[in-house]
Amino acid sequence: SDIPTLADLYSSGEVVAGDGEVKYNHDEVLNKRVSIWRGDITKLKADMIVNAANSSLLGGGGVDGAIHRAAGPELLDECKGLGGAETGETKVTRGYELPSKYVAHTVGPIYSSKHKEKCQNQLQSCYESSLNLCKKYDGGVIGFSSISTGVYGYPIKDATEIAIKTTRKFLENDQSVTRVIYVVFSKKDEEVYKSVIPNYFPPP
Ligand code: AR6
Repeated sequence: SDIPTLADLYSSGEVVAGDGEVKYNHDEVLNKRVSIWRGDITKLKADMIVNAANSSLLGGGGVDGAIHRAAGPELLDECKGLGGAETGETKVTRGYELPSKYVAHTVGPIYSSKHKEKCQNQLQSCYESSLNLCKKYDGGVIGFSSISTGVYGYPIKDATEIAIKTTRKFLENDQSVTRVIYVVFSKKDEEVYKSVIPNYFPPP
């Protein structure tokens, strides 16, 4: 099959923080728990992947569209029963035809520089609520798409800071989430994540 298992990801060298060649962090526990992977999140085999949804939770374009196509129509059927979600809120479904067991559908903010602080709080809430739901659904490996940074227009650098900072805080107080994988789609986004991670997972 063309679906990469986690073992494949580690050995391919595409994981740049964590078990890959580049080590960013002197904190052994956290170091083994954070990775970047550039690829299609619908191919990732994790316990939970995080979808950048909209408040209807009924699908859309971007990563949301890709996840619904790959999961098959049963995903939409389950989503119809969720009753939508507020910005910053997250709801979980099964993964159906996806390699991952669960999908956390989180609603990121539509970015507005006039309401920067509100957007920051809402995006932080997306990451916090997703991580808490992963813990609730028995933890393991969670793969995040880069919430709000596509059509919702959140500046990638600012969004990445929030993603990593919120993860660091969560992992310090949790043992159930064994690995957080930031799934990036573009080379540029990968560079941003690589530059921000050492700020929160500092090298020795
Ligand atoms: N795997 C991983 N990342 C992806 C994939 C993929 N298959 N496809 C796109 N990305 P976006 P948003 C990246 O626009 O900004 C939808 O219509 C993409 O390059 O998907 O939160 C929803 O229904 C970008 O880095 O989400 C909402 O209406 C990131 O995923 C709205 O878009 C997020 O981009 C949500 O907008």
